[in-house]
Amino acid sequence: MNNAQIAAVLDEVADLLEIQAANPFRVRAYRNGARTVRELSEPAATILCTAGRKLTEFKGIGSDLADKIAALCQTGSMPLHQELLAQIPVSVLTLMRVPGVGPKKAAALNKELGISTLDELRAACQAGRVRKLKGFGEKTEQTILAGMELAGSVNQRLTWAEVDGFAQSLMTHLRACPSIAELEPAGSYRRGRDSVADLDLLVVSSNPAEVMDRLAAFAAVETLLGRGDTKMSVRLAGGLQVDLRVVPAESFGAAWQYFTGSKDHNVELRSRAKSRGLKINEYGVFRGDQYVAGRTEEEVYATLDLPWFPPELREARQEFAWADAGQLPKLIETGDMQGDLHMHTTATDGRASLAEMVAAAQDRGLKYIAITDHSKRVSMANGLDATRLRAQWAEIDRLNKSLRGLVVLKGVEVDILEKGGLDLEDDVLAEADWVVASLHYGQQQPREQITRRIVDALANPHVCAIAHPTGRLINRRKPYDVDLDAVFRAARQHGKFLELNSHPQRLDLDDVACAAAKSHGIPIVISTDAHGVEGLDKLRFGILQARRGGLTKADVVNTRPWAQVKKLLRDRRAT
Ligand code: DGT
Ligand code: CA
Ligand code: CA
Ligand code: ZN
Repeated sequence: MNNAQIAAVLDEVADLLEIQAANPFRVRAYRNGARTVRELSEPAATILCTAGRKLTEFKGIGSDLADKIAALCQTGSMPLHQELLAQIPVSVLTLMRVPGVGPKKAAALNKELGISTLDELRAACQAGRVRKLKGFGEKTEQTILAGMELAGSVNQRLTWAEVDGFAQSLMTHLRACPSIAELEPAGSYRRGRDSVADLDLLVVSSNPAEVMDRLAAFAAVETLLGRGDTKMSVRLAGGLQVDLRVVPAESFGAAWQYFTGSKDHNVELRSRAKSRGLKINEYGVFRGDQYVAGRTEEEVYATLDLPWFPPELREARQEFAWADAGQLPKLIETGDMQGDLHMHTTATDGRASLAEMVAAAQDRGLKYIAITDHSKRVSMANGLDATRLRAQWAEIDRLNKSLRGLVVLKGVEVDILEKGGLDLEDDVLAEADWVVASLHYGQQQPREQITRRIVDALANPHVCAIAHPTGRLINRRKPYDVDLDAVFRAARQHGKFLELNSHPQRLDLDDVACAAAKSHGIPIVISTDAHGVEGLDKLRFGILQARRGGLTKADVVNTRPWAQVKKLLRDRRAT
């Protein structure tokens, strides 16, 4: 079992316990455990098999939970989980995929109205029966109805990071087949889309049956959807569909290109082939019946006088125009990054202390980090007032004196208040090295009001960047209604930056907005928003989206040394 699968079971236990109105501390123990396992930088199964190591060395995993996880890894199931599932219809859990329906509401809907499916929930809302329940009301009913649309799509698409967890462990599992000559991922996963509907895998093998048997034996496989001579589809626990195709070696490049897509990119390619009297498909490039190319992707593109395109660019957006002009950008890479300018500590809602975050940043070779804990408005996260913030900054000053190779910046994530304005006074912000402003409250406000709040924040001389500028959470929450164009103009006018938040559920700005920001001449900051040590490893998710947005090293602020970032801020404000 991989970490994502273990975490999914723990989360489900927490959900089920919460539906049963169990002790909140018990619920939280499973939730914390799930989060810790999900964010481990190595497989829990590996740690369990390593002499001298225990899962209890990680925060949030006590000995009881560690035993349960060990049993889960060994047997593939957890007795408590099974017991709970026997008591509560599993479909009640699907109700909780609807934004606005938590465990308590799901339990009430099930108990009071006998609702256990999304269809029943929709019908009950439409009949006005839900609003009559205690604690619901007409507004909640509307929210639920609006959220149903999102919930429907939750079934179909997972975040890229979730699919990556499965993809890595599945490919490792498959590589044990001696007959495999090539094994590569294709589809939206390879293109790095922020969400992925199904995982496409390509294989060259002298023994396809062996590979398919091996796929069927993968622990997470739940359902066999179909199996033929060259194609097999399965569904994994958690819902992800995997399509495996076996192709001949001389067609591998053509098939890899074809099944990587996107469909629109392929449509353009086919039309270019046609205008040259060529035919292009998953088997190769052909002139009449004559095979011209197909072994590698480079070969396929070269027949059309095109360069090899990084998969992230293959969306039929600008890549062909760039290629025609000989100006395909050299996309940013993880190794280009020098600093991370958004992270939290135990002073607010982080799980690691300042010292632990600093040590972790050093381990990862970062040159600078900004500590950006929440401001006081975010009371749920124990946000900082001026006094506590200044105390943290004094600690950072002390820390910097003894640090070599890493600079810790005095930062803050200041909340943009519902009524407009910032959560901390200017004299406090003036003492910071780095200020990101973000909007956590009042996300339902009308477009003009939200836009004004953000534009005003950009005008504050101490604000350096806006964090997660649209507030979306993939599959959970739509972006708030904001006029991004106005935000770009304001950022440009005041010489400010915009964040690409790397959290796999955020990826905000998204790829398209990153490209738009670039066209407005706005530098992007790629940040992890880490709430724990492992969070620092999420940078790669942000990099993938930046690449999809066509960003180069130069377009991203924190590829520079800190001194140059500061200069860039100064220079841009001056113009
Ligand atoms: P998704 O929805 O996240 O799975 O996105 P994709 O892009 O992985 O879509 P998928 O799995 O349906 O197909 C994988 C690739 O195969 C797709 O990007 C392009 C190629 N492909 C599939 N069906 C067609 C088709 O009917 N025409 C063309 N030109 N290409 C196709
Ligand atoms: Ca796919
Ligand atoms: Ca597919
Ligand atoms: Zn944050």
